[in-house]
Amino acid sequence: MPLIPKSHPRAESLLVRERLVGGFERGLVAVEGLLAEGRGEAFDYLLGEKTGRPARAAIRAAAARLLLAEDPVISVNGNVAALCPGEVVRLGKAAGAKIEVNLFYASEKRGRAIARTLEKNGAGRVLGTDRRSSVRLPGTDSARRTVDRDGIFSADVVVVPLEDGDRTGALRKAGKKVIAFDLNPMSRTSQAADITIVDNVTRAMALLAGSCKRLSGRGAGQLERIAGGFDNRKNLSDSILEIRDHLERRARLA
Ligand code: PTJ
Repeated sequence: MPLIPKSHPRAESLLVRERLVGGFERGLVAVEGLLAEGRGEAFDYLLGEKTGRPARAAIRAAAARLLLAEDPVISVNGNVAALCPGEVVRLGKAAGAKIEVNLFYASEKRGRAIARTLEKNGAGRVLGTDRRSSVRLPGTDSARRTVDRDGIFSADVVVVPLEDGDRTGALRKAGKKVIAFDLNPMSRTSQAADITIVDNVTRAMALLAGSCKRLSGRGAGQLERIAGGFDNRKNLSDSILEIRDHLERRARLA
């Protein structure tokens, strides 16, 4: 790994980038995943590289929705496995959710490497790598349509970090509640999900696990009020306004 001095003004962002490059070298991340991270970084920059108020509200609603779920599943791709595998496992434990590998650029070898990484980080059984239990999710043509019968296929709530809009729509058509993480509040995924967390998975995955822990003692009525009172359209607008406000502040400094 190249030496990134701690004093570098962009050290944190550069170290995250190195985590992804390391994941690529270990066979977890698709080459396209490196480009996807660049797109995310650009939006993160526009958002001020922090978890804003709309993201915090979405995280709380997502935690309530997960705790109300009967059979929640976290869908994991290459980027997520490289960026925050320990946090995914912690979220799985805090929310009582299964973990399933699901790839856009399908590769059995990469899928197995991702499952191993999650297991090394403390995951129990990781779904999505056994062909015998794969079934097809109707309504999407990408490789993401291949899902596990005991996982995403039968889930009532699915967490999809860095997803594509088509499958988010297909999951909703199949009657599932979808929680997305996406730094771009204008993406099709963001628009199609029930709850979109407009934040970097490197910050928000741990925050969601913590929120599940904090809300775990609450009754169903209270959780329903938190989840049901959340308006994704309004929250996405607030995230776009957050970008505008950040740009206005920067413009005044220029
Ligand atoms: O491992 P695979 O084969 O499943 O492929 C994964 C990628 C990410 C390559 C695939 O899902 C893909 O091509 O994704 P997209 O269509 O580029 O969408 C990624 C979305 O996630 C974009 O809207 C980005 O802004 C956003 N994004 C990128 N990095 C992050 C992010 N959102 C949150 N945190 C990030 N670190």
